[in-house]
Amino acid sequence: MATLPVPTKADSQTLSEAVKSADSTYKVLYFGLHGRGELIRNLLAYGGAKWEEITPEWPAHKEHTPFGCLPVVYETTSNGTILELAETPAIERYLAKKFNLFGKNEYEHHKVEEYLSSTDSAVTSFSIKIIQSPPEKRVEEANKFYAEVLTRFISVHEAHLQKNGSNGHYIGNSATFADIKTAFLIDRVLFLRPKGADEVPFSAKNSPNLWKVHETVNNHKSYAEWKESPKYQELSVSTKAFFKYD
Ligand SMILES: N[C@@H](CCC(=O)N[C@@H](CS)C(=O)NCC(=O)O)C(=O)O
Repeated sequence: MATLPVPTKADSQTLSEAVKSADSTYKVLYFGLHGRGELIRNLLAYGGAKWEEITPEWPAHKEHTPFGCLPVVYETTSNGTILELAETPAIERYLAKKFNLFGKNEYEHHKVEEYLSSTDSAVTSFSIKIIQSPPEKRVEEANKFYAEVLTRFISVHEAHLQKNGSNGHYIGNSATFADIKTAFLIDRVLFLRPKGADEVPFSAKNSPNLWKVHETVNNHKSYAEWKESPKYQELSVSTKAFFKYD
């Protein structure tokens, strides 16, 4: 079994100093799918970080991870300290903070959290009701999800985005994790639309402000490069195969 990076043992003061490192490199230990690794990789790409993938040997590596599950991210800071980061939402928030994607103050931070949480409910509902449904039930579930969950999501988020100036951002005039998570939701729903289901209600015409957020994130240089990369395409193919999508 290939050995995994060994986290540096040090007191929390030393480790919290190491966390301030701006030019860390990363290793992502996750299966060859988008899955729970997708937003983590998207954040790394958005932040312009360098990372490598470690292919898990499963279940051999299981006992060597903090919670017996993946993803796990290893950060090597500029002074060589290795930090082990586990649990998807915690890793995502850690990276978003590192890349200054939580607004400019505590109030903005809270607003980012509100929209993240709202988007997360839609992502969870999509995963449970559609991706994890047997293929023969997916069309019906998808149509229900579009009509019920997404209609409400679009109405609430469109109103907020319009109030914020229809500028492609949730908070003020800068990118935050809320923008990136919404772009991820839109991608996931479009990418995993079951054949034969209704049109996905996200579009330039039907949800112009959400579409603008999606475009603004997707036009970010290092993010766009990641999405065009062979690795991203490979993960897309294996994700569809894993979930038995045609
Ligand atoms: N609470 C964890 C759940 C992670 C999880 O369930 N990971 C799955 C893959 S998506 C896993 O490791 N499955 C293999 C196993 O549990 O042995 C998180 O949010 O990261």
